[in-house]
Amino acid sequence: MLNRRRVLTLGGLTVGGAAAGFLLPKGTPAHVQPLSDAHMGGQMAGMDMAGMLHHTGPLTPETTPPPVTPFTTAMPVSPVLRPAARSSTTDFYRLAIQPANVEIFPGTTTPALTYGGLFPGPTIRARTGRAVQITYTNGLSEVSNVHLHGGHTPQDSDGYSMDTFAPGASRTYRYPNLQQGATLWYHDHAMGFEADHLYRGLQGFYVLEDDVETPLRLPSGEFDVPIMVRDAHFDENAGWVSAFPRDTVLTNGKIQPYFRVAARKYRFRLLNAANDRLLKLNLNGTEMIRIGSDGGLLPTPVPETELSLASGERTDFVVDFGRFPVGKQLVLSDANAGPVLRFDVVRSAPDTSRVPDVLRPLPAMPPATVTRDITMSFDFTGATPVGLMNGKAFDPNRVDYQIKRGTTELWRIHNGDAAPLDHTFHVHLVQFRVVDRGGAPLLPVDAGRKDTVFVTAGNSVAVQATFGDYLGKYVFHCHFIEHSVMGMMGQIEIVP
Ligand SMILES: [Cu+2]
Repeated sequence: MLNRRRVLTLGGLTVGGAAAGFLLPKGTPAHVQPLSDAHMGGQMAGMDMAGMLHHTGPLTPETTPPPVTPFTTAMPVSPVLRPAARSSTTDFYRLAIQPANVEIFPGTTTPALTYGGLFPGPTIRARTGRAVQITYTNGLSEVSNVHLHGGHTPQDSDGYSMDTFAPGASRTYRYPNLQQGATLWYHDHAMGFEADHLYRGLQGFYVLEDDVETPLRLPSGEFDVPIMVRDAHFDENAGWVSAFPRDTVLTNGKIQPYFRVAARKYRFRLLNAANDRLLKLNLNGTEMIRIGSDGGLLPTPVPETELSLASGERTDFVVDFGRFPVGKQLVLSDANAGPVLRFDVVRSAPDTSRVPDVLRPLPAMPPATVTRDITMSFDFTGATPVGLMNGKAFDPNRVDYQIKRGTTELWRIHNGDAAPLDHTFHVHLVQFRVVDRGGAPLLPVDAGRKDTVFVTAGNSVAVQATFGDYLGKYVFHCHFIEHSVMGMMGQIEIVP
């Protein structure tokens, strides 16, 4: 079992070290006390919320998980959830939020929090213009809610942090799907519980498909594969340990799995679902052709040999395994964590798919009529660090910005912390465009429609968005979830 006293001791050192100028190496675990706000979930007390530092260096682990032989488990692809009913306009689903034992380590089980008993949750496949309605039943012993990350969603279906439902209760979310095709995901967002709930498994794909994509003839069907990459730390009994380092990488819920592919093109929908990690993935130097970002297809394909994405971000990319003979093996590796997935080319196959030179042009952006500056930072002056947006910890009773419906705004987002405290900024309701990165060239991952953007320590990013349609309160926050839970969150209110 986890040695609580040792974690606490190390945590004190880490917080002190961070406050004194981030002297401790990356990867040092921390124990951080919860904010004492009455609105925060009581479950936070006793949680090991690090996330203060990116953990890239080796550290003597508190616990040692069971050994796993690499590439001996097949990577599962989460099943597509079947509608309980269909009408002329809407697909109706039911999904239980429930504890379940899942097999992460071969031959043993891990008690997880799941959607429908699965980790990752079942994939919901929706079509632009056709509504989806999902009724969730909360089978946990704690409040829950569900946020559709990247969704353009009415306020009462957003999974707003304070809008939770009790154990035993049900809640129906309705998604109009009036946005272009994109790789979205759904996850818990219940105030104070979200870090723990995501960490223990409440996350799944929501793939929105679009008739506009059909004539492009991108790889589809069984050759369109969602891949969720995240990290965790486990004890010797394969139980979750929330302390850092989270040195075990899970790919669709398995440790270093293999995936058998045909010698042809595949479209992968890659999600970084880690609570707090920057992924830098390479495929033995093989070209990965980026075709999509958080909010859908890019204007043109972008060949890359490294895919970099922070927590919450998505990248759609195509790999042409037709360039390789049957028998070839390629390993997807993270620059810090090492191998995460092996592709085995096991058969030849016909391939009529393609990657056209033009994918989907981006519409012109209306000029911004409002400019705001938002600084993300930590306050280390107290006994425990507090996450801040513009110097203030999240207060559900405070609206940070009122925005008139339909307004286009430029947000200059600043990371007010010193290295290694990177942040990743996410706002609900809209897709934005990254328009500036402190005068430096934009990163490849900044292209296209975005809802989450990486902001490195001490640097700034400007994004532009039009706040259309829906009224009400939505949050913006750091998507390193532990930072958000510590207060690094604010809210907007869209008004008529
Ligand atoms: Cu952050």
